[in-house]
Amino acid sequence: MPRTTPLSDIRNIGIIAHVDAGKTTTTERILYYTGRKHTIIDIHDTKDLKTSTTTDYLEQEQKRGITIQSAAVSAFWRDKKINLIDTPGHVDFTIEVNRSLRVLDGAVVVFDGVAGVEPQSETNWRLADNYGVPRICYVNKMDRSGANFLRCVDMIKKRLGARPLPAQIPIGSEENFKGMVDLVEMKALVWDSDDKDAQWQSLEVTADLADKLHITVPSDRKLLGDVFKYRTELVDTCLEQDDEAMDAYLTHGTAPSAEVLRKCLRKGTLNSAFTIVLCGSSYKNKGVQQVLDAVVDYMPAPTDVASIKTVDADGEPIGERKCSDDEPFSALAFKVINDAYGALTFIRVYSGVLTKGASVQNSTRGKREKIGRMVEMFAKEANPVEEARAGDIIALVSLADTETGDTLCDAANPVVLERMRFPDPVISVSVKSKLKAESEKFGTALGKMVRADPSLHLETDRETGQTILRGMGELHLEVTLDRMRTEFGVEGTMGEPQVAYRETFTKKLTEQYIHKKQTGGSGQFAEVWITFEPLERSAGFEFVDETVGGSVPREFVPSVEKGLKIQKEDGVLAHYPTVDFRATLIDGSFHDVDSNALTFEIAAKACFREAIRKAGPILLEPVMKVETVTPGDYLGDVIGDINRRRGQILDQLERGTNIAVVANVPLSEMFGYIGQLRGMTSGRASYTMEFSHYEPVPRNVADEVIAEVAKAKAAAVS
Ligand SMILES: Nc1nc2c(ncn2[C@@H]2O[C@H](COP(=O)(O)OP(=O)(O)OP(=O)(O)O)[C@@H](O)[C@H]2O)c(=O)[nH]1
Ligand SMILES: [Mg+2]
Repeated sequence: MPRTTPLSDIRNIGIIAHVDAGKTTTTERILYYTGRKHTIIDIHDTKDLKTSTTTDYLEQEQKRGITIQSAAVSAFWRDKKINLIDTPGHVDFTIEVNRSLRVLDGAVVVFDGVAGVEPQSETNWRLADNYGVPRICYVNKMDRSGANFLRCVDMIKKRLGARPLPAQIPIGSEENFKGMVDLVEMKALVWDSDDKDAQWQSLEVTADLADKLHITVPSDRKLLGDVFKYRTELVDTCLEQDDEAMDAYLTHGTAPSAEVLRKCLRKGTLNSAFTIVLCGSSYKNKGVQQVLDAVVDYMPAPTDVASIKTVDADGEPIGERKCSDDEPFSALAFKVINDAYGALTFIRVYSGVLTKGASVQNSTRGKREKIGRMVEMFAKEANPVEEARAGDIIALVSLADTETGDTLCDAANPVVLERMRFPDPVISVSVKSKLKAESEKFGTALGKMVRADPSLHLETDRETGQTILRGMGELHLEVTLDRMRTEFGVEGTMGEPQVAYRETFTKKLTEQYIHKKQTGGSGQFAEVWITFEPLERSAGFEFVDETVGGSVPREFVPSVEKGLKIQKEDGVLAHYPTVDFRATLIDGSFHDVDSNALTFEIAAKACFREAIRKAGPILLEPVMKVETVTPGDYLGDVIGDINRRRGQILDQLERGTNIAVVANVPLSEMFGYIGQLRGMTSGRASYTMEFSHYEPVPRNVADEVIAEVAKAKAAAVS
């Protein structure tokens, strides 16, 4: 089957933003205006579960009015195929943004016109930086009271360190928001109603535009009065991208045509020289078609972005794969969803063609996968397809061994594509089945949830036998359990949320351990010499083998590593995992008969236990970056309270009429914060937080934590 949509006519884009900026609302309009659906559903109409938006179809999303998982849809606009992923803005579900950005070519960043750049806009912006994803900005909610386009543009510059370039300016604001001036065409686009089917008029931009359109608010009039200034800024910035046009302009005064400007805007967007800023009100149906135009005009096709890097076993780049049907097949699995019926593995095809029935290599795991059913997803709806080509995003049904982040490829031309990095979950709870009889079913369902979400971790407390689930935040954990109810029909209960502490070495030392046992006939023997040394924060665990001359036989070296890996999970202070250290196996000895894999594993475990006791172990705690937005009247109280929580104030920022206090606060001090904050500010302040880094726990606090853990374990065991 030949290709139906040329690669240059595809746009794989994501919509990213802080929670509530209007991503899903915008997505609904996009689907409506492209003719993919015939109605628009609004977020606040879904709470009774009678209806839902296309992309927020989970019961948990409908009830809470927030997006929890990213959903893919596609639509055509001006003959271009737009594959769109609507992502969540809540920090607890940041993994969904992370993995979407990994496989997308471009992103529309949505801002709330009142709040401007909020913490998750910033986090998602940095993620997009990491993945080198070109962006356009869309200042939404221009109809809301307090909306301010210029303030938002200024925040994009200051908070994100970007170079915003308005390609539109708003006409009016708040209840008088009427449309926008398109600075490329120099046309005023004016809507006469909020109706979803209302058309806009296209008017000439003249000096008396504000009067003609009855714009009375002084700041709105001033903005319109400056329209020629913004046009000049746009033209000048565009010309930086095109020497010829710049020449023509400077020598002959020939103003560039709209077509030349668009070409420059596309080029500058693709090489991130600047970021175009648009405005609108998705809810009031103004400006969405213009966002679609901008996606077509300025967002990259799969062939416009750099080729995907291929890596070696250590993750170091070794080559690249061009986005083309003619290259051997390669794809990245970026998401696995499980429901009661089986697994769906989402892949982005980077090169080549995949056909139904093919057998491909999972090069990450060294396994073969047989490709059965292939589907193109439209939110929850699966539409069968026969093949997938470079640039496509599709889902494969019932793969056996493929996990998020794995590469699938042509077995004759194996490559591994750059992996994804996942955030570290810092909150843990004990979970169990509500009904004892359903424990097994509960365990299976939990396993599937964890498999689908790399920002969840499952562990068993070795002393108490409890199942411990770690996640990004309380909401994340709650939602996970609730989804097990709706998706697998099992109910669970959850303990009190706990902080996921860590332990680490503070000294470098070398430890010897001899494991020796003589029981009757055969004995046990292994000797290891291991150097342990602290590494920088979040380095994790490294194992190095420096033995020479077979002092530890090659086949037993992995057993040493395995022993360390098991033992490090059970720290000496309070049984938390030990992190951020390197263990180097430097020497050892063995016995021809009495040594085996198990004896080396045992020796390594004991060696670790001995070493860490002598290595000045300390407890580490997760520190959160907290941003509290409060009216100025309560600023003193808010700051005082943060200080009492061992917080460190980093910054105070103007946020419209409010002040945003940015601070680092240990997670352990943040439980119950929302209640306290509401009480203190009569419910007028709000906050968001996200994991920042691990830091040593002060001695007195550490002693308390250690004592408490010991007490809790004793109680759980008895
Ligand atoms: N006034 C106004 N409200 C809007 C606009 N766009 C969205 N909203 C409202 O803002 C709320 C959040 O909208 P969503 O579309 O769910 O926001 P989101 O960015 O998808 O949020 P998450 O997915 O949870 O991060 C809803 O109540 C919308 O009706 C707008 O242009 N103007
Ligand atoms: Mg949403």
